[in-house]
This record gives sequence, C-alpha cells and structure tokens, in this order.
Amino acid sequence: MQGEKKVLYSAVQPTNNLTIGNYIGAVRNFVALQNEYDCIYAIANMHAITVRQNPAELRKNTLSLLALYIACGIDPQKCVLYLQSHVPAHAELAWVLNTFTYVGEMERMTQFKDKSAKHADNINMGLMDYPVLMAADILLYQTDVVPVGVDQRQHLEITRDIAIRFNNAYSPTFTVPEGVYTKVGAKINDLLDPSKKMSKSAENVNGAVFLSDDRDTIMRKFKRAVTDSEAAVRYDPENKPGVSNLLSIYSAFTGRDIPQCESAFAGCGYGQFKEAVGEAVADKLAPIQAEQAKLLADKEYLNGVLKNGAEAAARRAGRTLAKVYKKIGFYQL
Ligand code: ATP
Ligand code: LTN
Repeated sequence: MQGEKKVLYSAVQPTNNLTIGNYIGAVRNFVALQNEYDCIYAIANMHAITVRQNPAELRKNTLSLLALYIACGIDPQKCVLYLQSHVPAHAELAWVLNTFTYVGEMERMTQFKDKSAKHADNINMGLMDYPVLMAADILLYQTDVVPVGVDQRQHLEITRDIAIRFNNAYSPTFTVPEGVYTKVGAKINDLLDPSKKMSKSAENVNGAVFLSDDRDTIMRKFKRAVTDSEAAVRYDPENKPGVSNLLSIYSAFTGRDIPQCESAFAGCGYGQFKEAVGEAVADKLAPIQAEQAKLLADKEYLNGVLKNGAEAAARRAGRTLAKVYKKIGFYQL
C-alpha cells in the first residue's frame, strides 16, 4: 500500500446521480489507476452541502455513490474509500488553510461565479470556501497526483499555490500535487447544449445521461442529441461541437481512438451514428447498474467499507494535521 507508490487522491460529490461525464472524466480513471498508485477516494459530502441538499437524499446518494465506486471496479481492499465527514481533519485543516488564502483569489474562481449565479439566493461562505476545503482534502494525504475533469483545474492550481505558500512560510510540509486529466473526455458536454459541460445538476435532464438511466432512456437521449447540418461524423470541436462530443463519448466507452471512430462511421448518417453511441453506452452501463443494485442490498458490507476507510484515512490525515498544528504554533500537550 503505502511506500514506494505515489499517492493519488480524488473525490466526487454525492449530489444527484452521476452522469457519464463524471464517469469518463473521473471514476473510470480512478479504476484504471488503482494498481499503479496508492489511491485514496472520497465521497465529498462536505462539499455537497455548499448547495442546499435534502438530508434524506444526501444520505441516499452517499451510499449510492459508494456502491457505484465499487460497481465500477474500485477495490476497497486496494484503495482507501471513505466519506469526507467521517474524518474531522478535513474541516480542521481547511480552517488553517483559510488563513493562507485570499478573498480575492476565491472570488475569481469560475465555479464559484457559476454556482453563485445559479444559486443567487444562497451564496454562502461554504460555496466561496469550497476550493480551500478541496485543498485540505488533497494536502492532508501528501498527495502526488489528482485525477479530475478539466473543470477542476483552477481548484488544483489554487491548491498548489496554497501548499507552496505554506511551505515557504514555514518549511516543507505539504507535497505539491499535480492534476492529471484524461486525453479523451476530460470534458463531456451537454447533449442538448454542447457549449456547456454535462452536469449532474443540469436544468434539462435530457442533456445529461445518468449512470442510472435505463437503456430506453439512454437511447432516447442520444437520439435527441444536437448535431449539425453537415452530416459527416468528423471530430472538430470548434465547428462541430455536438458530433465531436458524441465521438468523445463513443471513444471513451469503446476504447477506440477518435480516428478509428471517425472511420467506423464514414458515410454513416447521424441517426445511425447516434444509435451506435447509445448502444455502446447502454451496453457498458448495464452490468455496472446490476452490480450497484446488488451492493446496495448489502448495507452491512457498505458500512464496513466506510468504517475501514475512515480509520485508514484518519490515521494518515492525522499525521499531516499534527505537523501543521506544530508548525503554526498551536500549543501541544
Ligand atoms: P455538479 O453538476 O453537481 O456541480 P459535477 O457533475 O460537476 O457536479 P462533481 O462531483 O463536481 O460533479 O465532479 C466529479 C468529477 O467528475 C470531477 O473530477 C469532475 O472534474 C468530473 N466531471 C464532472 N463533470 C464532467 C464532465 N462533463 N466531463 C468530464 N468530467 C467531469
Ligand atoms: N470539487 C471536486 C470534488 C472534490 C475533489 C476533492 C476532487 C472534492 N475534494 C479533492 C479531487 C480532490 C469536484 O469534482 N467537483
């Protein structure tokens, strides 16, 4: 486990059902990287409450995400898999890091601006502080690499800045992490508005394909996906955002590279192309959904995974927090 392997950390918020964007940009890579790295994966429920959540839904989505992680292939024996709120060190380190972060930096964050516009009635301090909590998550575990979708790049940059700032103010304390982004599918876009990222909390559910969608729903959503009038399956994100997005999805779900996918559909109409994309997605999701349902029926097992994960995470996080408290001058008994 720990030792020579580099530390990898990532998390997903248990808000709503995950989309194929979350799967391609994040979870799929978590699975692929678990043998090569010392992996820690969290369910970021403390981040989730920066937008108002229904408590019963949040609880349900938490277990559902845990089951999904495992159903997608994350092995709790190989990785630390835990719930953020089970490890108090996250909130504790976030408080300290707040004093190394400037208000102006947080105001400039794109996600904060987007979410403030979307939730204008609830621009709470937590929403603004979101990136600092994320920095605490990452820095607590002396993380080397963080696989995320490109929408999180700015948060990764600020995490690095905060780490460097702290290390310079005292002495090397935190590993400065690197973000890793997949080549294909680091940003999957909305099927109805391909200028926007596909999001779990999209206003129109027809623009997002959820990992929980059944085959008919998946086929229907792809059938309605926006394309263009050229009728050529060609990857050109600038001029053909809809078709290029569908090609990225097809490529990610079949493992074929973009040129291979383009030639597979040479001369094909969009109807046939969209049907093939839908089939590829539905085929891949069916066994994941079946496994997730099986896991959700065994709450005792899931609770056990969370308990082990919380213990392992708390042990590791505690070491970093103790170092930080000492350096900043918190009196120790
Ligand atoms: P919300 O819409 O509720 O803000 P989200 O869909 O952005 O949520 P997160 O929990 O914030 O989901 O993100 C989980 C992971 O999925 C992150 O690594 C994020 O970068 C990645 N991700 C989210 N949306 C996409 C997307 N459309 N394409 C690729 N990766 C994505
Ligand atoms: N903000 C992330 C979720 C997240 C995260 C993290 C990702 C919370 N803490 C630490 C990587 C590392 C998002 O994907 N929206």
